[in-house]
Amino acid sequence: LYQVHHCMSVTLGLLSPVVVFPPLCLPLSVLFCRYPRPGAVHLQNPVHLHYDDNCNLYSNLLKVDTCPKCEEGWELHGGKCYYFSTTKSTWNQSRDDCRSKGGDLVKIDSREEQSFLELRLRQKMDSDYDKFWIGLTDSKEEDKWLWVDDSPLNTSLTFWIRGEPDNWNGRNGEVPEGEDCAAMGKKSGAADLKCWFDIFCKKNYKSICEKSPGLSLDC
Ligand SMILES: [Ca+2]
Ligand SMILES: [Ca+2]
Ligand SMILES: [Ca+2]
Repeated sequence: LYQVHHCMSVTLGLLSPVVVFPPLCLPLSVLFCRYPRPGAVHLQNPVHLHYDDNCNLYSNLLKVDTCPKCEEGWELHGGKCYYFSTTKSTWNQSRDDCRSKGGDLVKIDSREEQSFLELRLRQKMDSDYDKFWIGLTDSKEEDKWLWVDDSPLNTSLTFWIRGEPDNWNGRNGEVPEGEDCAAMGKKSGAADLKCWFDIFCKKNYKSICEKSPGLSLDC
């Protein structure tokens, strides 16, 4: 068995029996190689592949252990992959960079996820000014905060610094649109994990990308 990107010369004809893709399972990332390759398992027809309820992949001949795996440079945590950029750019550019890597700016779905990120940023930040973009913006409609998947911010799961978001528009009102993008991080550690703030989207910051892991047979 090989991961598909390691094994392009596969024959789908070999997989003619039913292959089930439960919607909650990750896409099938293993195929059978047509030609002998080191480490590959070669099975006779007919080969049946299916996922069980826990997204374990089975064939009729053996159970295939799979586990989530992140690409190099990404960190696996809580079933997701995270990428902490080392270059600084605007919120929009940072989002484009995450998407070009197959992810998006991070969406924080739980206190546990915020806790993980808050701790990692303490280690990653060069100084307390070295903040990171997250996937939260109110640029479409003022004070209506949306995550990058267009879901509204759950008001019972926010980690704003006290006094934020304040939509500051400059000392003399020179930025009329105000602050519409969210960033986070506190080098010395945030009280009660509260380290989000709104800031001008054109500011250059590092960023946190998130995406789902791939399946690996190398567990
Ligand atoms: Ca998330
Ligand atoms: Ca705003
Ligand atoms: Ca602010």
